[in-house]
Amino acid sequence: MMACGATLQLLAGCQGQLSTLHPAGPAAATIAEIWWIMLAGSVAILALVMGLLTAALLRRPDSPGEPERAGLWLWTLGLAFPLIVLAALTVYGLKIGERLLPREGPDVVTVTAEARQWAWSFGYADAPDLATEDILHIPAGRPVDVRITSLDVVHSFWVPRLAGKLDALPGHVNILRIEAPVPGTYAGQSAEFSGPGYLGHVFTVQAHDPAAWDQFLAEGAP
Ligand SMILES: [Cu+2]
Repeated sequence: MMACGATLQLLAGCQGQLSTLHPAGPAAATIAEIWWIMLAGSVAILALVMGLLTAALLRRPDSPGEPERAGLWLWTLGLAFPLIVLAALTVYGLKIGERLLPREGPDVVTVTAEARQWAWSFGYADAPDLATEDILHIPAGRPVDVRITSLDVVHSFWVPRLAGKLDALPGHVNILRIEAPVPGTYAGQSAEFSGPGYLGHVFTVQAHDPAAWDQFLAEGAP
């Protein structure tokens, strides 16, 4: 495993624990897919614009038919092209956004995440007496709804390899759907500047197989 700086994590080859391009769950995979599609689209449009710019710089000023062609350029690339691209992106974005919503289901597990300067407390709907600090236990292969809140200032719950980030707000509960298909450990980071200690405002998500999850609910963390 490679150690990654924040910038390096944007590169495809970097398999960082905090890399959104190294997804380990369905929500993170969806977000990575959007990222790659946006990158490919941006590169294609940049190439088109650079090509047109080059053509404009190379054209002869006295070439015939100039005014008619100018109108055609305006209506096609100036108006039709951005409208089509933006409409397609809107439809795609709505479809993808729908996939990320925390829908109800028989398999859904609910946990709570309470942020404060600078620690995280986690609770479990299936074992109300259980609480853990800075490590969130979840069952692998099941959708988990994290009910996120804060005791002091605004923090942000972010496990880049499992899902997008969601703010932890005092006096309010935000719900984020995460899922880890396979057992393992996933790094989490508060992604909101919340004071001088925020860099160390980290936590871990541990995904268990069914037997280990049942044991955790019965006996707590070993
Ligand atoms: Cu924080």
